[in-house]
Amino acid sequence: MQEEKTINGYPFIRYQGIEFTETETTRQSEEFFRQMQTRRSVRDISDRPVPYQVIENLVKTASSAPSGANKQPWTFCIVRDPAVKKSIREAAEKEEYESYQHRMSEEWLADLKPLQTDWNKPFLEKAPYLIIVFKHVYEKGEDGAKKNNYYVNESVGLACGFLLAAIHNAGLVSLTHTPSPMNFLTKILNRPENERPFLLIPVGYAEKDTFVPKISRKSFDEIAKLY
Ligand code: IYR
Repeated sequence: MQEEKTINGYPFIRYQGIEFTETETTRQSEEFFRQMQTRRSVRDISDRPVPYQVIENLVKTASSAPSGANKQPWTFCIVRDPAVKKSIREAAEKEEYESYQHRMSEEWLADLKPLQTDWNKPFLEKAPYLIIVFKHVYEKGEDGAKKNNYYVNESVGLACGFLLAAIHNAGLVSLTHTPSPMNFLTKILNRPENERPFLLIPVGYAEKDTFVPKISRKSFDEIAKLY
């Protein structure tokens, strides 16, 4: 039986984290770092099938992220229907074409040159799954009244971070695709008024012999300051 007590009338349960010795803690942190260092955004995703159970596990991991007042203000739309993927690709490419041709600044386009991205998004149809993350800007109560959420962008961003780490941990690849504007996703996926598209994450196995841009991560001294 799970150990429980109440604090000011509210139920609490004993925290059951993982317990490591100092040596194990060091080894675990090193191993996870080594593993995460190999994570890359991969655009060449193969059509090799991924079991649905895997996707469910990944999304459940994402939903274990902390959120403002534990509101869990997110919906993960899991798309595997080829017809829906095709609609999403067509709509996304239309927006992306406009962006690359007219909407993005010269500086922005120059910054993206090393990544060699363009308006073509074949991965939106080829990947076995697309996960489209929606943020809940508010909730609708039983009576239809609006109920607040808190730190929605931070919360949904954290959930997406957990999702990307879980995808990598499973030996799969993904990328964070942000077609802009994204409101076509609300329509295609028939989401309610309180939900807004946040991120589109295709998931699958990497194509064999895939190359990714030779870019580097900032050094520890650049990203961290010890006080
Ligand atoms: N959303 C576009 C453009 C793009 C923007 C950034 I910032 C990137 O890091 C990569 C791409 C696209 O997906 O191509």
